[in-house]
Amino acid sequence: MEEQIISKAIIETYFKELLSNLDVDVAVAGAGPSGLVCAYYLASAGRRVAVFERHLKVGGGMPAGGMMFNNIVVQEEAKSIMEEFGITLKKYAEGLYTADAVETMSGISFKTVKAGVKIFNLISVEDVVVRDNRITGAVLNWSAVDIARLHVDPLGIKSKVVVDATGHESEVCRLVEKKTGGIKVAGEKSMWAERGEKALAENTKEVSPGLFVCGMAANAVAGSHRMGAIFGGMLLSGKKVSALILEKLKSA
Ligand code: 48H
Repeated sequence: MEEQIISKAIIETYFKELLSNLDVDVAVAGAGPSGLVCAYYLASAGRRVAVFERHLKVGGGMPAGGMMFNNIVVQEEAKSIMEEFGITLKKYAEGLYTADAVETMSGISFKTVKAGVKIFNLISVEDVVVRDNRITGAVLNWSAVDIARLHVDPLGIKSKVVVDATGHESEVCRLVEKKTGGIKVAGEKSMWAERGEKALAENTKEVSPGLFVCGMAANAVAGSHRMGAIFGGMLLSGKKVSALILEKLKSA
């Protein structure tokens, strides 16, 4: 096997995938639990979805569990989503389960890719495309460019919808706030698990035409509480935002 064939195989197949994701239904920023679950349900419903993840690994904050004790807690309401991904749940108390964080993260990402989602890791969403006050695409750059602080111009893609699933930083919403003034990011409040989880469902929504927010980013935008290493809300938020987007795309 010649080395150049290995290189050609990687470069050709990667660029084919990149080219076929320049115009998608949904571009998701962030491959944490909420972004992946959202992408999975959208792709399962036949939508073309690309996920862009800043880091080398996927899963966001999930593999770290709580304070690096890598188990997570999931409540009854999210049990069926865990089952959908084939994750082993251990009952801990009435209505409360634990799961292995690494199994959960790898199970969710595996099925998401199998559902037809391309996850582009090492690529960050650094801006959005706006036309007539509507977000119509995402602006991408290699994360390494940002880390090295190099002056490298980005590339833009077209997407009917952009999802901010960037977690605590709510990065996409913050840049839309800065550039268009169309939304206000309140910033998350201190830890209160019950309230944070409850508020998340309500905060998961379209915040600006063409821009949806889910997961921790949704609570950060709305100014709701954080909740620690309970992940049911993140999964439910990812599923909910996929349903809202499917509805929106149906009527578009
Ligand atoms: C591309 C980006 C960009 C960008 C960031 O933090 P996440 O795991 O997000 P959620 O909302 O799915 O899950 C939150 C959960 O992990 C958590 O932190 C909880 C429950 N905290 C509670 C508490 O009290 O602390 O994942 C977000 C992902 C990460 O992988 C980032 O690298 C990535 O988004 N990301 N990707 N472009 N501009 N910004």
